[in-house]
Amino acid sequence: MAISLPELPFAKDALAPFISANTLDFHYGKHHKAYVDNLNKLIAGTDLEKKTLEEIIKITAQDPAKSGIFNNAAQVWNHSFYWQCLKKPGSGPPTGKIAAKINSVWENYEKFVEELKNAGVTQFGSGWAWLILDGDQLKITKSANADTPIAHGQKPLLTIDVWEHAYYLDYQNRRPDYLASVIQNLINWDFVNANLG
Ligand code: MN3
Repeated sequence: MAISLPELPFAKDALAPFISANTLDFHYGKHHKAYVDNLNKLIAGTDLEKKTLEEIIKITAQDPAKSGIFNNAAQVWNHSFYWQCLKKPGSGPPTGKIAAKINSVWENYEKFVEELKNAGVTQFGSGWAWLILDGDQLKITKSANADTPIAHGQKPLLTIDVWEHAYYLDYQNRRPDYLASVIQNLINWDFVNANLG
């Protein structure tokens, strides 16, 4: 049972001009696909071949000898999740259950946006900005490289990829502009609410 590359939940040009079709050609068509292909090569013929993606991540997370498998598996999961977090038109103030939760933790939506953006801007090098549930607690976090909340027993609600490959073609080195643009225009709050359960 090989791990497969999920379909993008939108057309390649659907997020333009905020994320271009050119970026998605490389980011989804090359980077995400490479993580899937690498993972399948690394688990071929091993016990992990019969496991789900989530199981592979949890089994390999604490094993330095399996870091190659963990990195590719977590990147497959993180990217599949990230695509679902994006939608156009999206964003605006959050709706549904998540809106009340955000307002109970952060004074208002603007404060929430500031902290989420700051998490992405201050992640040194490659990584991810997240909105998660840690137990009952709603938190904004960041992770380095492939690391993912599901390896730490946390529940991801929303992520933004801050690897350079996520934004360099559209924003060059301007990571803060990419983060501001995604947060302002592309957040799929329906997906975030569905994750909240
Ligand atoms: Mn990426």
